[in-house]
Amino acid sequence: SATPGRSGYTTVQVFSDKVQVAEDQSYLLSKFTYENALVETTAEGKYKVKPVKEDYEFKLDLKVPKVGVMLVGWGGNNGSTLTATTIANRNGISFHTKKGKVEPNYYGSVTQASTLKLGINAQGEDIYCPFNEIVPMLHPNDFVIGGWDISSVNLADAMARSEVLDYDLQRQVAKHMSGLKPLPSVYYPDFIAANQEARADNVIPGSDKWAHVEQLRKDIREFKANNDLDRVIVCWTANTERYAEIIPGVNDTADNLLKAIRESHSEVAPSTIFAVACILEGIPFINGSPQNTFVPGCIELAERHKSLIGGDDFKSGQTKLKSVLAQFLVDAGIRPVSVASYNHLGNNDGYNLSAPQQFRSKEISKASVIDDIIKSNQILYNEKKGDKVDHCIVIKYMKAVGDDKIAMDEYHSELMMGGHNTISIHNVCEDSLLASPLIIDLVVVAEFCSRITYRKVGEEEFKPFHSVLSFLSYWLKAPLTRPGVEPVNGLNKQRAAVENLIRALVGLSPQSELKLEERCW
Ligand code: NAI
Ligand code: DG6
Repeated sequence: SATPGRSGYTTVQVFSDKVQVAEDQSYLLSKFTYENALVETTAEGKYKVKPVKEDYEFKLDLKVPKVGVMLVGWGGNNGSTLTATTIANRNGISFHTKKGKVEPNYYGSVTQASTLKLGINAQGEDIYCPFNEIVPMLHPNDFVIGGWDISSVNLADAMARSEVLDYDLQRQVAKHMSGLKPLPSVYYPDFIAANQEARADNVIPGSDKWAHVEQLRKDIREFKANNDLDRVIVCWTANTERYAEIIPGVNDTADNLLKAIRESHSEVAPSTIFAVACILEGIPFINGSPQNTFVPGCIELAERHKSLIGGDDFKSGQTKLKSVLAQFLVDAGIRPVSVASYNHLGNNDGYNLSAPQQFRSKEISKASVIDDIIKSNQILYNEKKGDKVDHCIVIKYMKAVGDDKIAMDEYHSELMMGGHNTISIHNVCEDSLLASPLIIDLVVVAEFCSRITYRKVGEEEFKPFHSVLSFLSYWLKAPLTRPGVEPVNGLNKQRAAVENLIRALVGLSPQSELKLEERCW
C-alpha cells in the first residue's frame, strides 16, 4: 500500500548503483561493505589497529505482511493502552482534556514519531525524513492485536482499570474494546507476586506444561487463521516473574529444556513456556519484562529453529535516561562514582514488584545498564582507581501515584583535581504511555528484520539474522545478546545500529557527521 498511515508507505527514492530492485518489485538487493578495525592490545598497553572490511549483500522482502500482535498480559496497563491507542489512531478519534483537543498520535515511538537524517540539500542543510518512510515498514494502524491474560476482564474494562488514558478518550474507544477478551493464559503462581492471585480467573487448566505449550501453539495458529494473517509476533508484557534457577539437566540445553517441560518441571516459568511455543511455531517472541525467560536452553532452541527472540525489559523512562546520561558523563571524561536511582509508582506493575523476588528481577535489569559504559573508559575506571560505580536501585509501591511513576536519580561524579559534580533528576514517567510506544517499535523493527536476509561474498545462500535480535536493544533495559557477546547499552550507539542498517539497505553509507562541506574550504 502506498497510503500515509498504513504499512509500506515510503517517500524516499535513493539513486545508488549498490541497490537493485527485483523486476516484480518483490525484493531489493543491496551491496554493502562492512568496515571495522581489528585491534590488538600489546603487553605494554599499546594498540595495533588494522582496518578490516567484508562485503555483504542484503536482500529485503518489500512486501509488508499482515501482522498479528499477540500480547501476553494483554489486559494490563501496557496492553490496554496500546490497544486503545491504535484504535484511536486508526479511526482518527480525537478527545478533550482540560487543556483542549488532542489529536491521536504515536509520540514516544521511534519508528512512528522520529526522523532520520538522509543527507544534505544543495545549500548544505541537513534533510530529515520520517524514520519509517525509507523502506517499507509495518504501521501500527495495521496491527491486529490479540493475546492472553490471566485476568478475564475485557479490554474496555481493563483500560478503565489501568487509569492511564483520559476519560474522554476511554469513553470513545470503549465500544471498540468491550468485545475484546484475552485468551486464558499459563499461570504458575510461584513465579509472580502472591498479590496477583486475585486477578487470576482466566487460566489454562491443568499442570501439564507440555499441554500448555501445545495450547499456546494452537491459540497462535487459530488467531492467525481467524484474522487471515501472514505473520504473528508475540510480546510478553505480563507481570515481572522471579528469576528461574539455572539447573544443569533442566534448562541448560535445548533438549533438556524440552524434556523438563514434558516432565512439567517446577522451574520452567510461564514466560519460557510462551517463548518455547513461539520458537516451535517459528514466530518472533519479545520479552518486555526483566526475568530470565531466555534460559540457555531456550536460546539454544531459538538458534536451532532459526526463530527470532528479543529481550529483556522495556527501557522506558529512568533507565533510558541513564543509558544517555551515563554515556555522556563517561564520554566527557567525567567519572561517575555513584548512581542512586529511586522510584515509586502505584500501578499493578508496582504492586507486583513490591514482592522481593520480583523486585530482584527488576533490580538486576535496571542495574546492568551502565556496565559496558564503565568498561569503555580505562582512564576513569581501572584497578588503581577502582572499576565499579556504587549503583543502587530502589522501587517502592505507592498506590496514590498510579501509573505516574516518579523516578529520582542522583549522579555523583568526580571532576578534575578532586572536584565533584552532582546531578539530581526528578522524572515523572507516565509509565504506560512511555512503554506502549516501545511495543510498537519492537514489533515494527522485529517484523522488518525478519524480512531481511544476507550473504557474505562467496556464499550462495541468503540467511536470516542470528536468532537473538540485538537490533532491538534500543528499546530494552538489559539487551539480550547471542551467547558470549557483551551487550551495548548506550542509547545512541543502539540507535545508530538500526539507522545504519536501514541506510545500508538503500545503498547509503553509515551516518557521518564529518560535515566536510562546511569544514573544508
Ligand atoms: P500490569 O500489571 O498492568 O499488566 C500485566 C498483566 O499481565 C496483568 O493484566 C496481569 O493480569 C497479566 N499477567 C500476569 N501473569 C500473566 C501470565 N502468566 N500470562 C498472561 N498474563 C499475565 O503491568 P504493565 O504496567 O502493563 O507492565 C507489564 C510488564 O512490563 C511488567 O512486567 C513491567 O515490569 C514491564 N515493564 C513495564 C514498563 C512500563 O513502563 N509500564 C517498562 C518496562 C517494563
Ligand atoms: C518501577 O521501576 C517499575 C518498572 O516496571 C518500571 O516502570 C519500568 O521498568 C520502566 O523502567 P525505567 O527504568 O525504564 O523507567
